[in-house]
Amino acid sequence: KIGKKKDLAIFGASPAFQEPIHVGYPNIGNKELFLKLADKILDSRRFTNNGPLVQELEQRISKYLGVKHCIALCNGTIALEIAIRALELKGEVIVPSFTFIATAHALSWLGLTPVFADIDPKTHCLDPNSVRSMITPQTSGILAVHLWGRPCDIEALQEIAECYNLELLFDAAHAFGCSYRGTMIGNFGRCEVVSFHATKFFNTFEGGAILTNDDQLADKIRLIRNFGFTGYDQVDHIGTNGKLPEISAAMGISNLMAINDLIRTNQRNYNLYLRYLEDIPFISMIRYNSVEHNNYQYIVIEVDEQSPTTRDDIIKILHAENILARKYFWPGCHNMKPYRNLYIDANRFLKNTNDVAKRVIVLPNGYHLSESMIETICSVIKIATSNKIF
Ligand code: T4K
Repeated sequence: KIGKKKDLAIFGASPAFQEPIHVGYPNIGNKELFLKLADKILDSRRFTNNGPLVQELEQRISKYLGVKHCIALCNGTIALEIAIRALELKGEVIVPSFTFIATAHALSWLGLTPVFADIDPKTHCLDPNSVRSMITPQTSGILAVHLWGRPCDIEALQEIAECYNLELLFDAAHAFGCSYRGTMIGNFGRCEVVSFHATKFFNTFEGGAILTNDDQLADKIRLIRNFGFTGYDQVDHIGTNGKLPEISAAMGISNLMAINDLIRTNQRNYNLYLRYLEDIPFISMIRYNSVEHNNYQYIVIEVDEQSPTTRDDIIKILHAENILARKYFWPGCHNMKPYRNLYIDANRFLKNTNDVAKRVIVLPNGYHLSESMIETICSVIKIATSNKIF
């Protein structure tokens, strides 16, 4: 039990957990089914190149999300690159800086300039007013991120895109299984990109997909995914290798069969965190709109500026206990080396990004957590913030 400052590992007590507790501990949905499918893959010698399990996974995901096309890909970053390429974006694309670096990298990798717009400090998603102020004659699109699975202000972004004739697409890496006004994410903009990385609540080891209701765009993406091949000896488009292997599709199908359980577990943990963190001063937890579908994967807390212990010191205290909380997405893409010189006045243009990035801690979630583990994690946070620790 951790009840006092002297109980903390950072002051010499033994850590609360013997083994590290991770933020992105992978889910395994239906293990039995996965092993059965793995066996089938080995026996059939069909390992990749749009095999039957990839096709089955795509169909199941399309049905689950109510979207016409799901094109499975080898990871979320390549999926972003292929979407950007398929939409023929050029010049500048507006993105949040408060996101995983892959959102910005996907643009830079293709020779485009990511232009960082600010976020709304309440939602952590792009602020439409900031987006509007960043538009120049070189802007060709908006790549918005549904951060933590909470949808952006899709309607406002759509309006801006239409008004300025820009393409709108979404990095929905966090938002598989979430909805906006009752419609599942995957159905908005020209297309939406999801990640099925091991650390996502729904994983295919590595993987991702582009979701779209646009038939022509879907055809083009399928071409690009497989080197532009239209026949054995015919190539009609410049392409790359974005294919998902069969073993990953097997994992995806096994996880999809268990998706409601995975979400239920996340939600149970989320509610427990809410309960145990509720009365802790200086700490607030982000909320999900209970009217919508959510995957409840991200347990995100914000540390108030007035807290006697800084966010970074709370992280140190948690790590000493083997609770490997993360500072996602500090310090913001604009402060990472490749992008630093793009910004001359970040304090003015990205004030909310800078403020939020200083406040956020992401806590562990997943099926491996019990109520008593969550209680312990929260009790460490309670002591850490209760008085001046250092
Ligand atoms: N857009 C957004 C908004 C994203 O968040 C991401 C990915 C992407 C695009 C790109 O999608 P992908 O190309 O990745 O499909 C992790 C993930 O690698 C990354 O997928 C994810 N976002 C990002 C938020 O987190 P790292 O470098 O922080 O991961 P790492 O290795 O530190 O793992 C996190 C924790 O999970 C560790 O404590 C260890 C634990 N873990 C991890 C793996 C891989 C496990 O327990 N088992 C595992 O197999 O980036």
